[in-house]
Amino acid sequence: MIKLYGFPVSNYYNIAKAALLEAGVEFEDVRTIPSQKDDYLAVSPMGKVPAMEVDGTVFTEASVMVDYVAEHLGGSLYPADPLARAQVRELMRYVDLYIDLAARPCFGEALFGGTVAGAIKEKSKADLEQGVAALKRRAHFAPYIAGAEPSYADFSAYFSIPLANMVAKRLFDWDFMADWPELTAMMEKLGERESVATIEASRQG
Ligand SMILES: N[C@@H](CCC(=O)N[C@@H](CS)C(=O)NCC(=O)O)C(=O)O
Repeated sequence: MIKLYGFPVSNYYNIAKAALLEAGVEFEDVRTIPSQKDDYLAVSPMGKVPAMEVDGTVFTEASVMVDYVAEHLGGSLYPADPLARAQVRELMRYVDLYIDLAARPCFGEALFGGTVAGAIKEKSKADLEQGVAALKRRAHFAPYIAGAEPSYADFSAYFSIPLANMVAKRLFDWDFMADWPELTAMMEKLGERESVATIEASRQG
């Protein structure tokens, strides 16, 4: 039996969930918020979501879950060609490291009404500018981010980039998605997939 721990606001949880839905496997959705309490740290040592449990074994990190699903559960959205696959993984890493992690230190202020120090905001802005520019250099958008076929990199972009853009809009007066029609077109296309529609419905509910 597979369990997925997380909650619908989490981009990483949604990426892992999309991989499971694409594979068409049954899983139990265990509604969980991040926590530093001992009982959850036993499940997820960093206290983060998502976590995945397969037959009693738990592991974390959304990209590890995506790989597990692709390799063992079917419905892989990785290309068969090793180099094309490396390019998809590279794009996923760029979204995680240089867009999501660049913006994340500012989530407290942009999304949750807190306050973030000016120096942190300055660093986030510079990092995000570099990350967006880097992703633009690597992305193909033909129409999907890695080329003609949808891949897990589209799911990373779909769920993570809008949160970073919200930070950019609210804190830096910079709507980088507005100047990125290829990304918007890809997201519209991805939104037609049943997996994404299911996740969108659960985000509303
Ligand atoms: N690298 C992790 C990142 C997971 C992550 O940052 N999750 C967020 C929710 S989207 C979280 O649990 N944050 C709470 C915390 O950092 O304590 C992954 O790929 O799963």
